[in-house]
Amino acid sequence: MAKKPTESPSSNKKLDELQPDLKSGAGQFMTTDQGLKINDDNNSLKAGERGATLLEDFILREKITHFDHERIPERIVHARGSGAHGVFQVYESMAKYTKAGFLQDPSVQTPVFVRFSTVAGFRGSTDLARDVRGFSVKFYTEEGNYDLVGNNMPVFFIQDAIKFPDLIHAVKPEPHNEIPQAASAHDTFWDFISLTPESMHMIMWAMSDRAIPRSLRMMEGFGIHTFRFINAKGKSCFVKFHWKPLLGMHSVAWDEAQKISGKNADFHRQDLWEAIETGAFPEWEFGIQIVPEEDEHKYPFDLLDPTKLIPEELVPVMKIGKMTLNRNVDNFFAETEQVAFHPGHLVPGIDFTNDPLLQGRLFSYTDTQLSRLGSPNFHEIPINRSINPVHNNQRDGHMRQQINVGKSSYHPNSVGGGFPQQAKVSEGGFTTYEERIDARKVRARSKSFMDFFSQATLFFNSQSEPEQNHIIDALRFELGKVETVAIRERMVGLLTKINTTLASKVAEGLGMPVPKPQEPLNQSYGADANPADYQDQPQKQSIDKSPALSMANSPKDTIKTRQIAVLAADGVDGNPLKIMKTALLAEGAQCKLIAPHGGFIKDAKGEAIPVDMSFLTAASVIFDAVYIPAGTKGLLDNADAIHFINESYRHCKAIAADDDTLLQETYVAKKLATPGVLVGKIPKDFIHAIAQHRFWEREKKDKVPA
Ligand code: HDE
Repeated sequence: MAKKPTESPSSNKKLDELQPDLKSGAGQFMTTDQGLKINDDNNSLKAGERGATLLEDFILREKITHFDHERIPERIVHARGSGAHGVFQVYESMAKYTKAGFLQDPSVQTPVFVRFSTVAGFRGSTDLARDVRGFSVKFYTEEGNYDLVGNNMPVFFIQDAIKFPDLIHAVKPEPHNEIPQAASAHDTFWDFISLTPESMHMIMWAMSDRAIPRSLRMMEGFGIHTFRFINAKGKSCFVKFHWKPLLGMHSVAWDEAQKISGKNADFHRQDLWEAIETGAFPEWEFGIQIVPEEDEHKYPFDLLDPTKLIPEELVPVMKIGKMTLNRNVDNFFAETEQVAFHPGHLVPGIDFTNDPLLQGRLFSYTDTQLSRLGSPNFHEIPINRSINPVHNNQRDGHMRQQINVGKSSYHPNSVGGGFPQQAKVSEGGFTTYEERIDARKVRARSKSFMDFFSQATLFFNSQSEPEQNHIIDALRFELGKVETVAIRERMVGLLTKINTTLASKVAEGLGMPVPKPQEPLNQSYGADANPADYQDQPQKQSIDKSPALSMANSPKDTIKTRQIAVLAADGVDGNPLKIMKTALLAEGAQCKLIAPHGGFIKDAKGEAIPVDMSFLTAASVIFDAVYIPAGTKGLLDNADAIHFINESYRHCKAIAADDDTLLQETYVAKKLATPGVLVGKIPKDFIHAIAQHRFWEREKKDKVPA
């Protein structure tokens, strides 16, 4: 149900600005779009009770016409998304680096709107696709909107914007039959990738667990490109942007992801919605990596190359502020669907670099909004409006909302007193950083971009053993779905350049001979270019491993918002159940009681306990851990309960039971001494186990029938 404005858990300048646009029909008469009160919304106007319907029925026509036009084109990429409102606050003034107003005063809360998304799937596709996640933040600053339109991975597939349509055509469903939906596991994607060695670093990320997050609230965000900060003195430095989730970074297993897609395709969307509704507001710290101008060429990679990251061990991430999402949208279409992000929405103190991917993006986003939202007035849609008043000489166009008064709509003018007037820098006027450019016009790529594998290797080598296994399994899965043998061979050939064990294990899974290390078939150059200029040029990285790249090193000290399944039936022992539940709730977790049927069950003393879900509507894959209180005789011959426990074990989750009666019926009976399996232990041990998220070491040893 849409929230009434008065029920808002929070208020900020943007939410206040949206207030006049919120509409509720509560207590009101129904009207036409022209305000005419409607007397009968159930019957069309007919010639006699049995028809025919009359063309004159303007009420019917208005209603159906509006309905016919309810859909707008979905985003060409990032179509599937979920959004929320929140606030951002800087910890201390960043004046040393930037004059951006919203990064100066720790007492100022800047309203934000955030949209998370998958990239490849259509608007109605599953949340749990193996994919990159979009992480777009619109800061409604006093100096205008600043959009940080990032992803949950710090690098990208390609180095030049001109390849983006090719990349997206390759990953989207194949054009002849529109199969498969929201999946990169098909020929055209891997065909393109296997001919584009610059994508190898990003492929490592996309095949890693980062591509299947447990929650949108448990993933990092990155601006990817190197940007510039400029301070009040006009001094510039390079900057990379990071978002670090306070709940840590966690993922699901691939088998689990696929099953969640069937059990609850809205898993991430619902998780975000419910966390905010229940007041467990998602939080991220905002981090920056600063590189002084004079260090531009200090690294074994080019800062302008979006397929490279700056290891945190070389340039630490300075945490400079916090973002909290504290309010769900009132209307998905009006807000999440109509929000329009653009990396070119800037404020003074922040500027671009010449990263050729970023430069192309700066064209694309306004262009795409024109076809998606249908008019150059998309900035007037409430969610897109700046809280700083907008005045200029742009006029008219479809769906213009503003009524510009006065005679002048041009500059310079005298009839309007010369207004709106330009602002000096001292008055907040934006000026572009005056970077010196002294160059020939060329269609080419810098030689400094030609290291295709070093950081892919760095990423793979920095992963824990289970994470490496997941990458291997992901590649076996994806390439296993590729039908063209030559594509698989090219891909495994490229993997040999990253890590030979990786390549040979993937080859083994595909039943292919292990190829000898091969030179990549790079085709990313013009017809008259010299191929030698586009060959791989490995650069020695300053480190062999970057612990910051492994999710295994993510903080594991909280069970806040974790979903715990409690399996029970009539006759359950109510006492330990109560103690465990109280302890879990006190730590911020959520418990759901799952029983053979809905309604209520009776505990051993005959007291009624409400059931949250039946085994029919629940599934182990939508929970983080499972607890089995004593008194489970009623579940001993329940196949769903046994499957639930086996599957939880297979997905490496914490399992706690007051006694092992029910466990004896499951695969776990053989595994009672395994880490994360707790029988008769106090809640404290279970809480610690849930905080570990997963016991991945189980994976390779077990053949769980689930
Ligand atoms: Fe985007 N991208 N992109 N992209 N992108 C869009 O704009 C584009 C790229 C990203 O929640 C589109 O409004 C080009 C990198 C996010 O509404 C479009 C290139 C990164 C979102 C577009 C890139 C992103 C988009 C489609 C290569 C991470 C969702 C709908 C040069 C830094 C925004 C829209 C939202 C959306 C173009 C590459 C992030 C077509 C041409 C790299 C998070 O304009």
